[in-house]
Formats: sequence, C-alpha cells, structure tokens
Amino acid sequence: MNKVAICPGSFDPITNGHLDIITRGSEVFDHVIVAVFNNQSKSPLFTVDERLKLINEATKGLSNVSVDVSHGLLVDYAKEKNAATILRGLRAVSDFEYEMQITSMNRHLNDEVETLFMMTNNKYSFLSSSMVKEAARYHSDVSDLVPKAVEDALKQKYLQKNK
Ligand code: COD
Repeated sequence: MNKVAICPGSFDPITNGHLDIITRGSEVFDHVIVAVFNNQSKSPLFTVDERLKLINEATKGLSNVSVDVSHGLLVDYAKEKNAATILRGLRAVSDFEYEMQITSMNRHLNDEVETLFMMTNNKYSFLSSSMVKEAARYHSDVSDLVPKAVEDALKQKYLQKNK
C-alpha cells in the first residue's frame, strides 16, 4: 500500500526549516502532500496562490512531493487523500503544547489519522516564518534561511509595502 503523508501548514512563507521536514519526509513516505491551510489565528503576508507557487518552486526537485491547498478540516482532507499520516515538525519545547492540542483535537475528530513528528535540524531550530518576515521587513539578509524564490518574493513584498 502507498504510504501517503500530509505535511500541513500555513507556510507564510516556506522556510528552509519547513523544506528540511518535507525533504526528510519524502525519504520516509511514498508520497508527501504539502497542504496549505489558512491558520485562522494568523494574518498572512502572502496570498494562498503566492504560497503555493513558492512551495512548488522550492520542492520541484522532489519527485514524490506534491503541493495543494485546502480550506476545510485537516483530518477530512487527509481522509479525502487516503493519507493515514499527518507529518509535523517540532522545534523546541515551546512547540509541544500547541502541537499536542492540534494532535488531540485531530484525534478526537478522526482517530484513524496518526500524527508523526520530526525533530528540526539543529541549524533551523530557531527558524520560523514570522522571524524571517520580521528580518526581511528591515532588509536583513535572509538568504541562508529561505529558498531563493522566497527571498526574492519577500524583497518584492516589502518594497511594495514601503512605497
Ligand atoms: N524546523 C522544523 N519544523 C518547522 C520549522 C523549523 N524551523 N518551522 C516550522 N516547522 C513546522 C511546524 O512545527 C509545523 O509542523 C509545520 O512546520 C508548519 O508550520 P506553519 O507554522 O507553517 O503551520 P501552522 O502551525 O500555522 O499550521 C496550522 C494548521 C494549518 C495545521 C492548522 O491551523 C490546521 O490544521 N488548520 C486546518 C483546520 C483544522 O483542521 N484545525 C484543527 C482542528 S479544529
């Protein structure tokens, strides 16, 4: 049976930390679907279409990774895609409480979908989309934190915003 995992997130924008989890996941699963959801508690900088485009560009070398968008519940989406696993990344203890809540709620909604966690690569343990946006906003160099297309897109965004 094909082992499909959903790697869900806001990806606003995708960072090298996300990409590391997606790449390592693609070595464990037959197929990884990176699914963009709108996290209601965040106000995004990039539109869903922009985020999709940037993830497609960043993952184009990974043949068993596809990119999609969903506006519903994560567990319903996993079922629709015949995915038995949700793949998430963990950076620090501070992520644990939030991830525990999401996982427990998802299990309550559908206990057939398992959540697996991968520890971050040490070099990305501090990295988040929010910090990258904050640094880019003040024109700091983020080239070693995000894929090239994201670096360019951030420059464009803040150029437009500062006009
Ligand atoms: N290293 C490793 N992992 C990382 C790093 C890093 N540097 N940075 C981020 N990650 C991991 C995160 O821990 C997460 O696992 C994943 O990458 C994506 O991160 P984000 O921040 O883009 O995604 P979130 O946390 O905003 O995603 C939230 C969801 C979209 C999953 C959530 O809102 C959701 O499930 N929405 C759909 C509605 C639903 O079903 N809600 C739950 C039940 S009510």
